[in-house]
Formats: sequence, structure tokens, C-alpha cells
Amino acid sequence: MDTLKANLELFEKMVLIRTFEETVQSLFQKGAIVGTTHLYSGQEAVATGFASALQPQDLVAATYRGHGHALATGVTPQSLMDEMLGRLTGVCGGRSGSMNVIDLEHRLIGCFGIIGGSIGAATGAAIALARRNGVAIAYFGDGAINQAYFYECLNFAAVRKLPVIFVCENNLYGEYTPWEDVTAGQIRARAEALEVKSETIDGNDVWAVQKAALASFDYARNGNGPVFIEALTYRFVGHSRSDPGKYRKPGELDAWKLRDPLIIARKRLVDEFSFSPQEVDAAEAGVKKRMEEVREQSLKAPSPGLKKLGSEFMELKRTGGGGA
Ligand SMILES: Cc1ncc(C[n+]2csc(CCOP(=O)(O)OP(=O)(O)O)c2C)c(N)n1
Ligand SMILES: [Mg+2]
Repeated sequence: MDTLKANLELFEKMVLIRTFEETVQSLFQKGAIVGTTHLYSGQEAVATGFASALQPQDLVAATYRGHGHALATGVTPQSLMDEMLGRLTGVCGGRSGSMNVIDLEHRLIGCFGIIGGSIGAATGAAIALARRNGVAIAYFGDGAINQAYFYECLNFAAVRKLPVIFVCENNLYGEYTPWEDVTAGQIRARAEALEVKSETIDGNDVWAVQKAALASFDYARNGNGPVFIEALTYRFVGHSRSDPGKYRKPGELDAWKLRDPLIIARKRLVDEFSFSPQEVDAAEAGVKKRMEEVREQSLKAPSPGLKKLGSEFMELKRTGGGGA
């Protein structure tokens, strides 16, 4: 694919993720989506940049803030939106909710509600991938690095030279707590102590992320062992469904909004990649129109059928299976 087109596609992918999240938010507020949601708005460049370096044999593990990772990896917007609405046509048949999406067809081995679950899954997958020229990528937050298994997995991957890319998305908060209140020293120091190749990058510039991603995949795929990336970014919305974000420092959100990944990408497309503002606008409008169609189709999609779910539940109770 020519580079100019590929650059525009990075922007389109980020618009897709942002618009998807705005749609989820509005459907949630209307009561059409139940449970909870953790939106990725503001962090789009991280998943988009890393996904642009994936090869077909690679595998991805993400978090409960995983809609963006899923879309970037290749899960279709329709199947994901259907899933959000609990429909039969959803990527997991309407049973995963927002937090636990999995799509093996599109390399997504899971989105994990347990903090750091992605780290264990990707490290395990890398044992197999090492024999298939593949790389596993684990996305997780700044809060996950204080979980014990982060150290176990990083150490194991380093000792066994496993092809894992550990991507810590430092969005400054774990729920409502600033990362530095619960974390001693610098985040990257953990990787440095284990002599794991590491880098801190601007997680809001999709081309900076892509550059780091290409180098990381190359390094890991060639048998050199894991890579640890700290991507500096910020979420523009609350931690989850009803968080008004009162813990943010004054002016912090506004300052980060000036560094919105979509604004940065738009500027670079025009200034460096010779797109006209009208071409960028048209690309954005095209994605938004597509998402509107997705939303309409999802609202008409069939529900799994409560009767069937009910009888399965009774069967599990009868046989004592399923932990119901
Ligand atoms: C093992 C575990 N402990 C606690 C929680 C509750 N919890 C949900 S999200 C969260 C904060 C995680 O912050 P971070 O890793 O920075 O990710 P972010 O939400 O910022 O993307 C916590 C503590 C959990 N889901 N799993
Ligand atoms: Mg965080």
C-alpha cells in the first residue's frame, strides 16, 4: 500500500475508535448498553500505532479499556457494536459485554477485566509464537505494573528471550489515583533493572508510536527477547461509566486536549504528508457516516434469546458446572 494512503488510514482508524467510543457513551447513557464501560478516548494513537506493525501470525492481549485495541487489531466495528448491545451477532455472541471481548479470528486473544491479565496471556502466547516467528503484545495501564505477575512475566520473558512487547499505557491515573502516588521511581526503571530493552514514547503521536512499534516488533521477532514501552498518554473521559474525573489537576485536561491524537495527526497529514484540510475532513466524515450506519444496524440486531440462555443456566445448575 502506498505510504500516503497508509498515513491517512492511521487517522481514519483513530477517528473510528473515537466515534465508536462516543457512540458507546451515548447508548450507555440511554440505557441501551448495560453493565459498565471504560472508554479509550484520548489514547487512540497507542493501539493504532502498534496495530499498524502487526503481522498475521501475531497475537494481541488487551484490557477492559479494550474497544480501541480490538478495533485497531481488526475486529469489525459492526461485530463489536453488536457485542456492546448484547446482540447475537456480536463478536462473542452478545455475552462478553464491554470488558471481556475476544476475537481469535482477528488475533485478539482477550481483553481482561483483571488488571494485568493481558500480561500473563501475552507472555504465555509468546511461548508458542516463538516457534512461529510471531510476536505477542500486551497492553496494560500504569496501575498494572505494581501487580506481582508483571515482574514474574517480565522476568520470565527476559530469561527465555520470548517475543513479547509489553506496552504500558501511562495515562497518569489508575482509576482515581495519580500513578506517582502508588509507584516508586520511574515506570521504565523496572524494565531497565531486568536489562529489558525499553523506551518511553509520546503515546499521542501515532507516527511516534508506529516508529517504536516497528522497531520493537523487529527486535522481538528476531529472537532478541521482550521489549518494554511506556507510552505517555491521557484519557479524556472518566475512568468508567459514572466518573466525573474530579481528581484531575486544574487545567490538566485542557492541556492534554491540545495534544489530542486526532489534532496532532490532522496537523501532520496537512503539514508533512501533503493532504488538504478538505481531504482530511472528507475522510473523517466518511468514518462518522459509517459508524452511524453501524449504530443503526446494531440496534436492529437480534438478541441472544433469554429463553435459551435460561435453559443453559438451569442445565449448568443441574450438573453442578459453570460456577453459577
Ligand atoms: C487485580 C485487580 N485489582 C483491582 C481491580 C480494580 N481496578 C479496575 S481498573 C483499576 C485501575 C487500573 O489502572 P491502570 O492500570 O492505570 O489502567 P487504566 O484504567 O488507567 O487504563 C483497578 C484498580 C481489578 N480490575 N483487577
Ligand atoms: Mg492508568
